[in-house]
Amino acid sequence: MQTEVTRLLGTEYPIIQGGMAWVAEYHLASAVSNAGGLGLIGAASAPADWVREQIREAKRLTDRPFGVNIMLMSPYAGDVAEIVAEEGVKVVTTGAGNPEKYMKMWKEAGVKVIPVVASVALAKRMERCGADAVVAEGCEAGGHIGENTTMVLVPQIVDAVGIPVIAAGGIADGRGIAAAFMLGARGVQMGTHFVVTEESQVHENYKNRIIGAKDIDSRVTGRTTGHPVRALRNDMTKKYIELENKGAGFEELEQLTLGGLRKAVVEGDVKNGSVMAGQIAGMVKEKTTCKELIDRLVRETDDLIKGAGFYV
Ligand code: TUI
Repeated sequence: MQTEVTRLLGTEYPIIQGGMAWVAEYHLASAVSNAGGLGLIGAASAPADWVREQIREAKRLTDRPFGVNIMLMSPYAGDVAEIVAEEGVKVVTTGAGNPEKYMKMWKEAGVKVIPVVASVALAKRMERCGADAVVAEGCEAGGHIGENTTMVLVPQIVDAVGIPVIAAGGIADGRGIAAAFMLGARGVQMGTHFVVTEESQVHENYKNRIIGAKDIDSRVTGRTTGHPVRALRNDMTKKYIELENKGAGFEELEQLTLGGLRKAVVEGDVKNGSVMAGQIAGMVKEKTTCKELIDRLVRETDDLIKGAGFYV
């Protein structure tokens, strides 16, 4: 399953595990890398020392390439940006912003840079400032999202840039991967399905909410504040959306979500916490190891597109 993306990443398969806040830690990332994908450590809003420790633990558990995702709204983003260069991390992905100011430092350190984008404009800008590829993330994805669906976003970004495009948002099986290839992507990033793997350290309640989710079970909070976030519906999303409909301000809304992801992931409070997940949660029904998941994805994709001319 060699594509421009496996060549770029040095992986066996063009499958990236999303850099999910609180979820994407070193056990999960190293398991994905050992299974032939690209595991990511999600730096989220964590201090730089925590990220350095995570990188060192991942190096202990895998000799294959792995990456770090930097959430650009984090107050520690600048420190983490330096640490990934110092630690010789092979791949950096970024989310929730524009990573332009770190690009020169990363390129000089030989880091492959793959910004996650939700628009054609940012994809073009990232190519101009030296990105090696982009992840085009549609609003089916969990967490912080943009406006366009994966179906709409991926082909437009493929047409607009010359660098490889990796599709994300709404992908959880071989059909989704094959469809992404058809849209012009040469790799995929998946989050939600990796949350429920055996190596994922998240609370069982969180995994069970994903396994039990139906197609219509996610909600988007924060559209009114300019920070839309997709999560599985619960008491928190209900209250949040009610308040938004009443015209509540940013401060009041923020109180409802503060620390909410930690509450759900670590404490298992899936009622009041933020159970971020993509729309595809409705299709995630099995807890398997990362290797079992990736082997199945590859087998399903191969069966669908072998001989169709995508592999190099
Ligand atoms: O970043 C994500 N997903 C995330 S980050 C996150 S942590 C968080 N928690 C609570 C509230 C807010 C964040 C949870 N999920 N995906 C990548 C992504 N990036 N999606 C959309 C964007 C994006 C949006 C606007 C990237 C750039 C952008 O504008 C950049 C600019 O300056 O033009």
